[in-house]
Amino acid sequence: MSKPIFVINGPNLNLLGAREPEVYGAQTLADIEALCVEAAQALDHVIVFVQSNIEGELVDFIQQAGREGAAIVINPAAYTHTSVAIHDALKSVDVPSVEIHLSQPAKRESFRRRSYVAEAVHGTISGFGADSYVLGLQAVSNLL
Ligand code: CA2
Repeated sequence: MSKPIFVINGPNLNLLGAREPEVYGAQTLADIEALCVEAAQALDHVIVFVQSNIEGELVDFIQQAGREGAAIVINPAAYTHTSVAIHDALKSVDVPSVEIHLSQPAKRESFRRRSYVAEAVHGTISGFGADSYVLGLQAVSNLL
């Protein structure tokens, strides 16, 4: 059995579907997980899908993915714009990683234009709603 792709979600993404659908879409995080399971199956991969509101737990998931996973697809949410710890964790693992966003941060408030994560991942996909996750899985699958 091949190693799973870790799909890691940051703070407040557990609220998807309940608030701000005009920005983040109407799908819940459970809907997006189901979409990812299906997309991964089509690519002949399995996934581990996780979410946390706690920065250190996200670091733990990245380290776990480095030990037990094949690759990482990460939506670090607000920590994208603040977290040296997540940057360092992504740099510390030997598996490929892709940063994804539902929205297009470059089109939003100026504080979202800086990503501390972008410098630590292979590439970034943003602005395609839930499809950003599917495109992220396709991108890391191509890197494997
Ligand atoms: O577009 C994305 O995926 C973001 O990573 C989402 C983050 C935001 O801070 C990033 O700049 C871009 C915010 C996630 C918050 O999710 C919510 C969902 C429903 C209601 C409120 C927040």
